[in-house]
Amino acid sequence: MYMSKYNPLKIEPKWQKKWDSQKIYKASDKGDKSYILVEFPYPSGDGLHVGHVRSYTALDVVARKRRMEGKNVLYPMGWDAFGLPAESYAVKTGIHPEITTKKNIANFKKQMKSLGLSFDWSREINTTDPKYYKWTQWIFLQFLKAGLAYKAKTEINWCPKDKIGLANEEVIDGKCERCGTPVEKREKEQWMLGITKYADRLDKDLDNVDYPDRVKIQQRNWIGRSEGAEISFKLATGSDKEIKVFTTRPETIFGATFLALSPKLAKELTGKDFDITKDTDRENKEKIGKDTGLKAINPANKEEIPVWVANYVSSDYGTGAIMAVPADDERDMNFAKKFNLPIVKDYQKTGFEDFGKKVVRYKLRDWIFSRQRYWGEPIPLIHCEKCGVVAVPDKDLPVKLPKVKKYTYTDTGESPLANVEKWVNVKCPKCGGKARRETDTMPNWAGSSWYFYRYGDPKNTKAFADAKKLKYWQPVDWYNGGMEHTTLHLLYSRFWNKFLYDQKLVPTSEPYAKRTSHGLILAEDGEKMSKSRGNVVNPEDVVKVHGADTLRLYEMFMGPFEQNVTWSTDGIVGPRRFLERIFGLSEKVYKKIENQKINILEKTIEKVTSDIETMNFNTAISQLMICSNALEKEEKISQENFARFLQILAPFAPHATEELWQKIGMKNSIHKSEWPKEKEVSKDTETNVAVQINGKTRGVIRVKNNENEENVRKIVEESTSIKKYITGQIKKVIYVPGKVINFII
Ligand code: ANZ
Ligand code: ZN
Repeated sequence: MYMSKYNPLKIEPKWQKKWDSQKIYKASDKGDKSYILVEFPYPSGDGLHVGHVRSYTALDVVARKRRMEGKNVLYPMGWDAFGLPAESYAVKTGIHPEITTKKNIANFKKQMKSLGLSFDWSREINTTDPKYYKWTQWIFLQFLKAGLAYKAKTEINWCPKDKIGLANEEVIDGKCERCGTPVEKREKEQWMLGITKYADRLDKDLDNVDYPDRVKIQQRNWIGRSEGAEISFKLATGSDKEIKVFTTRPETIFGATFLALSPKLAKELTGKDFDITKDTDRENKEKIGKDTGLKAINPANKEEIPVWVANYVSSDYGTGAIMAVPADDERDMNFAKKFNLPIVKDYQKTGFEDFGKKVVRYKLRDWIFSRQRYWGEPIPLIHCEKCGVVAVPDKDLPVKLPKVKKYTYTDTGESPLANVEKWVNVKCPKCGGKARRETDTMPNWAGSSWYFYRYGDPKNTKAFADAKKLKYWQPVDWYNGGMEHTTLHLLYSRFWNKFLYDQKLVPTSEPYAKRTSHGLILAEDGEKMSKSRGNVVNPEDVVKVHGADTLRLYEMFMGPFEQNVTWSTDGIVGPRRFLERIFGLSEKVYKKIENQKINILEKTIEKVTSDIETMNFNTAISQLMICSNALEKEEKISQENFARFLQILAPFAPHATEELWQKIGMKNSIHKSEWPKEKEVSKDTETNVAVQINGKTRGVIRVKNNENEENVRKIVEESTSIKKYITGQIKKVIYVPGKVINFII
């Protein structure tokens, strides 16, 4: 099928071994740094996905270019290895998640290595390693000390199938993100993290980072900053109680014809359970409500208005109460119509200023931080009968996961850890009295909220990372990851960073200077790749047939990096042939030629250099292809020029270029060489001139620079394709040198 001169299956493992032993991708802790990061994966049993390859190769291209530009590059990899699949597997098989995880990591690592990614493996981390999660636990305790970790009985999203509490972010269209079961509301005591305290800064500081607009917009919508007013409505019914409403439209107050309360607030206010529904939601289509019997005074016009309880008022936004303006709000209108409440259309629109006070509200809720799970970091707390909640002392960290017999939650919905009596029963670190360990574990977003610090100092046993090293490496210069993490991981880790920054434990107020995001790779049938559809492409299979360089080139060539693209098995042959032709070119390379100038090569160097920065990998590669076509037309290529061509191709196809680099007699590794600069291209000696007849363009001719009018005119009159338009006497000729010649007839 392929030419024999290029044999990736032989040269790729050879170079991988050599690079490994020469440690050419190892980062030091000094020099001009560049920290390039991709989201570390959950090592699932399915192995690497072609989508992983897209993200890792793209940033590998950037990392390789940066190294060649002389930077001290950190491009690390690790494992975000706590998570549900390993635990579900343990429930089914009894095999400890640690064992499954180890096996999966080995497979992932082998696959990554076969792609020639330039990770610094000496800094590999694993969130399930007790030496790592010791620091996840330690950071949790800093939150606790600062009053930002607290226990609360909250109405949580509860998945009845997984028997697990879910954060809002984990509920998609009312269903559990993991299993698709409709989510219920449930009251449960949970550990919470006070992310809402940072809502304003998480919103505002997006101004200071280089993120794509779509990421900023999505985060801002999620944080949901809203400026409005809080207005008090006194109750008419004798008492001196009042109801506070939150409104973004205080100017509509004269049109407010009733108040609507969330069921929770109505109960607090009246002591009565109106029992309309637990699932309040602002978008509830079917409006449900009841009259509380209370009356309030509209402070604007002093009118007495009814107070209702309604299913479209949520208890956890604003004040949990609204002033309803049916004339101007559709939801209020529907509710008013259904329950025959007054609707006033022409109301006074001025003079509303004095009634409220300005407030800012956020939709963001505090983060539910406990799970009733086995395979997660134990929350390092102890409950003492006398002292209450006591932090596990630093010297006793990490609190390691004990072995369990069963991985399922207990009958009361507690974590499987609650069954391990020997582990649970401890002495209180404060008073020595009887105490019990907390049995909740952390959500899988914990370990990934700070992992980017650890790469800078992965083996530290005294701190989560040394302050000097943090100062040197932070912030991450360029972070690529999935859009689906915008309101989860990306927001959570920004929050942890801001907290640690306030604690003076990290040096920058934002963790990532620049964020980019890749599109998905869809299967050949245009659908999402999934096991059940049987349309998954395994990168390992592609590497085994075509080689890693071909796969890398193909994935970078498929389409614009930020967009979704469709896999095409036929498409893989193109990049493969391209590499073969480069091998063919190497036979025309001569050492002796000096100062050979090939304009297209200089243009290509310039374009590839800038296209990599803007992630236009596909256009960089097509330019490289155009250039190689042109090189094929040259009889001889100088060693210098061919070497420079190889250098700009090296980030995409590291193995093939290294092989040819050596073959044409260059020293050291191509990946340690200096990124080439384009030389000034020699000026064209000819130029295009448009030909017009009576102002209408009829063609274009090539003429020498500075050609005189008479000769230009002659060329036109001799051109068979244009002269046919000159159908009469030429009255006048207007020539703008080097641009256009116009014949008036
Ligand atoms: C009067 C009004 C008149 C309103 C009008 C809107 C339009 P955003 O922008 O999303 O912050 N609201 C306030 N708290 C609510 C709650 N807990 N549940 C449901 N709805 C609530 O939305 C603010 C507006 O949503 C507020 O302004 C309030 O209705 C409603 F022509 O007050 B408005
Ligand atoms: Zn105690």
